[in-house]
This record gives sequence, structure tokens and C-alpha cells, in this order.
Amino acid sequence: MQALGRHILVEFLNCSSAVLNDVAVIENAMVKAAEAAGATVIQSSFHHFSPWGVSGVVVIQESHLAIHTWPEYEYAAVDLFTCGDTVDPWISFDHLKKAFQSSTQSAVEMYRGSSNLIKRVDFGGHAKPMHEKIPVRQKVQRSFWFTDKDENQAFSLRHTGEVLFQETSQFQKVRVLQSLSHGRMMTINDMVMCTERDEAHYHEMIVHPALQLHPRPQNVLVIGGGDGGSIREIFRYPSLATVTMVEIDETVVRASQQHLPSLASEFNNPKLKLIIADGIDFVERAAARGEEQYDLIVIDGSDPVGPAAGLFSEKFYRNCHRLLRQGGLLTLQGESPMFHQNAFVELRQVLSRIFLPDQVHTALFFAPSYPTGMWSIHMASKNGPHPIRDFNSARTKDFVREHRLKYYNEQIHTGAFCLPGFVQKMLEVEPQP
Ligand code: SPD
Repeated sequence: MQALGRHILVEFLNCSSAVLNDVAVIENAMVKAAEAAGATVIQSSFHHFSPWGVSGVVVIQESHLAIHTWPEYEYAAVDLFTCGDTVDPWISFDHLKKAFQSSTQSAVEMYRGSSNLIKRVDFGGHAKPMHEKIPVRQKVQRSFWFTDKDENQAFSLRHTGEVLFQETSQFQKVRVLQSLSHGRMMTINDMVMCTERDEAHYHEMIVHPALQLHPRPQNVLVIGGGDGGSIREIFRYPSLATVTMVEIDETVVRASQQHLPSLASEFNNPKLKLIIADGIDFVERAAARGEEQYDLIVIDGSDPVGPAAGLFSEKFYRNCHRLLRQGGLLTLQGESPMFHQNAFVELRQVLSRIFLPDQVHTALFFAPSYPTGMWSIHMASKNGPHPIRDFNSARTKDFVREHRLKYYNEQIHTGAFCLPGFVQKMLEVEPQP
């Protein structure tokens, strides 16, 4: 070759938009494209832009591979630049064509540093020629970030880039990623559902404040909760007779069983009746039969988009109210006063229209891996216990010690129902309780 290197400028057209918006998939594809061509990868750095698009570069010993994607145009602009004779950039081209599912491409190849334009000089250094392999001692450094966001706020966790589970069901995209700081993480439609490190905050808070208050819970209904974290907490109460769980998407259950064993530990409990069906239909049908059959209903759904949107409607909660026995409790993930603020307020208002206003309460807790880190449960009772007046702190203290809970305890119980001034104002409630 009469030049230092070859540079191919590629237009990948008619690609898969989903692939072009997936930073982990793109980084993997670019690194593999470099390796397939015989290059030695030194480092890679990729970034996902809001709301869409990815940019990144793979630095190779023989130069670099770079990319910018426009998922909204099914288009990726890629540079494949290799020096020396040992690496064939066209192999990278073929690899990426497949990875991006591109049906149309165009490319321009340029020689860089043509020998008739440049002349070697002795500049006093002792560099080896670029094409000569030198051992690379440092580990390849890679930087993958998962971001859960709305238009204005975001929360990111760095992960290894390894996608442990990925399936797009008829309802949603379910993934399990390996984060660097929070263990494994399940995401649904690019929103964090749980991480191994802090899922206990959420699952303990959605279950125990209610079950510690109810004097004799017998039958529990869980809507959602397919990762299994809520039923793991519920089955700490051996006196329960049945737990019915209605999860719309078996993919979530399967992903958790395969990759989140610490959450999925109770799926084989003989008292569990797992129904894969739409929870909204389920409560509608059950309410139409007119049976009051549950002492506790837990709504452990996703955020108010996609299949979970109906879990935020008044009709749904009216049906739940009908299904509760006298003295029963309803507890639900209430979103955040700082993120999905409207959903947080509206859920509380909906409950206050259905239950007596002084039987509806809100508790806050720390959920570090959800955007803003401040999350809520709303709790309503059908003429049942009051969260503070009827709370038996000594009993809870024993329970927490016996079960070695990570987040919930008798002090958290009392403190969580005390709301900051700005939240009281948002909810238009008097200081609680
Ligand atoms: N934005 C996160 C909302 C979390 C809702 N539920 C998570 C499921 C955990 N079982």
C-alpha cells in the first residue's frame, strides 16, 4: 500500500432504528467489527443522546472506528480508519452492515498519508512503525451508560455492556443489564424497574407498612410485580392463606427467574397463584362478580406509559376497592413527587375520591436507582387501620429483626408517612398523620 492507512467513509442507510438507538448494542457491534478485521482494540467510548442517537469511537492500535447514528432517519455515518496492511476495514464494514440490519450502503474509500505527499523525517523519537504490533497491556476500557429519563431529567447507571436478557414481548422491551455499582438491573422500555442493590427499599415499602398494620391478613392480590420482589416480602407472613399475582407479561417473570434469583425466590411457593393476564381486566371481572375477597391488594406496576397506563385510572381503583374486604388495605407504587409529579398527585386524588379522605396516606422513601431517588407509596384502607394510630411499633421491631430487613423498620414506618412541606402542598393535605 502506497499510503499510511485506508479510510472508508460509510453511509449505512435503511437500518434498524431500534439498533441505532441502543448504545450497548452499537458499542458491541463496533468493538466486534474492529476485532473481526484483525485490529487490536485499545479503548472505546460511546454515548447515547436524548432523546435518540448514539456517538462513539473505538480506538484501535491501527487507528479508529467512529460512528454517529440518527435512528429517526434509520441512518448511521461510520468512519473506518485503519493503518498498515494487517487490518482489512472492509471486514468491519460487512460486520456492521449485518449488525445494523442496513439494506442500503454507500462508501468512499480514501488512502490517508499517500507516500507521494508525505516524507518520513527523523524527529528524534524511537517510535515503532504503526503497523508493527506492540503488546497492549491495559485492559480495554469501555464506558456504557443506561439512562432512565423524561424530557428534562435523567438518571444514569454505568454498566458492563453485557446484555444478560433482552426480549421485546407484545407489551414491552424487557432487559437485564449488569451495572457496575448496583448489581444486575431490570429495565422495561428503558426505565429502571429494579436493581439488586436497592430493590429491597421499594419491595419492603410496598408490602410491609400495610401488612404490619393489618391484624389478620389472609388473602393478598398483587397486580404486576413480575420480578417477584413483592411476593418475596409478602411470603414472610406464613399465616397468609393465598397470594394471587396477576402479571401481564410472562417475559418479566422469566427474565427475573433467569437473572435475578434473589428476587425470584418465591415463584414456587405453593400458596402462590400466578396468573399471566391483564390485571386491569382481572380486577374488572372479579369486581363484577361482586366478591370482596382480599385483605391486601398491592399494585406493583411500571410507570404510567405502555401497558401500565391503565393502572393509573379511577375505574381500576374503584374495582380494587370493591375487591377489598372490610378492613382491607390497598398499597401501590405512587411514582415520585419530583418525577411523574402529575401521576403522583392524580393517584392520590383518585384514591381520595374512592376511599374516605382520612383513609388515604402517602409515604416517601429513598429509591436511589429511580430518577430523583425520591419515591412514594400511596396506601388506602377500607375502614381499616390507620398507619400511625394503629401501628404496633414493638411488634414491627421484632419482625424486622427476625427477617433482617434491609430498609423498612419501625422508625422508617412512622417517619415515611411524614411528608415534606412541598409535598403536603402538592397533595393539598394537612400535615400527616
Ligand atoms: N420508575 C420506576 C417505577 C417502578 C415501578 N415498579 C417497579 C417494579 C418492581 N417490582
